[in-house]
Amino acid sequence: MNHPQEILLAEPRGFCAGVDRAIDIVERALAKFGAPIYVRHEIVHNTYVVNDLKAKGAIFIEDLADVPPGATLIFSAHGVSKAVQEEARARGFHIFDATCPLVTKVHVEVAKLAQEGYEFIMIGHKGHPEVEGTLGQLDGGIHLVEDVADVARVQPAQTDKLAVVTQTTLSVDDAAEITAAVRARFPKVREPKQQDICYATQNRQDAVKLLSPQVDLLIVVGSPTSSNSNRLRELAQRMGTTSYMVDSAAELRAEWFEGIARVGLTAGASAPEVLVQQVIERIKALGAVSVRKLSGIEETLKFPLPKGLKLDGAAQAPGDGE
Ligand code: 0CG
Ligand code: SF4
Repeated sequence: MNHPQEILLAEPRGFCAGVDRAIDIVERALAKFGAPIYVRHEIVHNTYVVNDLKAKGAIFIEDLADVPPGATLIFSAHGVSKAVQEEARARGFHIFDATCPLVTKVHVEVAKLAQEGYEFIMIGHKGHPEVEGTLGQLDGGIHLVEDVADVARVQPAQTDKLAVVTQTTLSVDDAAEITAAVRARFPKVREPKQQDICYATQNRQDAVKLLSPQVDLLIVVGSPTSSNSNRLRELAQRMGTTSYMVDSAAELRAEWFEGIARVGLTAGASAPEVLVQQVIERIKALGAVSVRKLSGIEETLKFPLPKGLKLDGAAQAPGDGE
């Protein structure tokens, strides 16, 4: 057999509550205030989502100096440092914060423990905007470690009040290993009651763990900049399943499917379902005859929108609380 027979769909996959909310914030700001709406950094790390919002009048910038006075500015789902928050306020923009509430939770924890005199070890990927935002909650005192080797090198000023925090989209297994190394070196370290890795990251990785052994190939829909999407591809690969990440169906290559019977398919938390459906169509065109959805955790979490972005009266979407 030289073409795929069956597609197995991971569950859950794709959009999480924080991504849903962030995109909704941009769309509602466009509807309410009109274009252009400025967004600091890609609202979520997905090419399709960003291009779609650009077409609707969003302008994505990295530097606040590129935003004209009086403009409406939205912070991306990944969060921002205190310095960015303060600069935006000082420049007088009309600000909406699309930071995922689960990222804000980490920021709040850092601020609270810092008040109590804690220093931090943060597990995360250097240069990622969420990491920059979390590091930037304090003027100093957060030490970034990317791997176990970094844990051996880190030099906190004291070890009595040391707490560990993490990026929300890490490999659950890597984070556990690095946290264990932190604990071994600093036995008094304080760990979060509930891990900082978010439910969406955990659930999508769990689904890949279930799916990988059942397929010959795993396709992950996600953009190269998306941390959580990259982790899904990496996880399958570590489990011995060949895996590719694609930004769109156009990136699929026919030769990947030669001699493959079962293809697994999942999507990162920032990848829209429309892309998954396009990937399914393309794999069907290569010969797949059936699609089977695996069972998995049903996600029902929904985050409220910021005040000032509820649409008025009849235009209000069903389910809007306020
Ligand atoms: O996974 P990361 O943090 O890179 O972000 P992405 O935009 O891909 O997904 C969720 C969020 C925020
Ligand atoms: Fe929030 Fe997690 Fe989604 Fe990031 S991946 S936006 S932390 S729910």
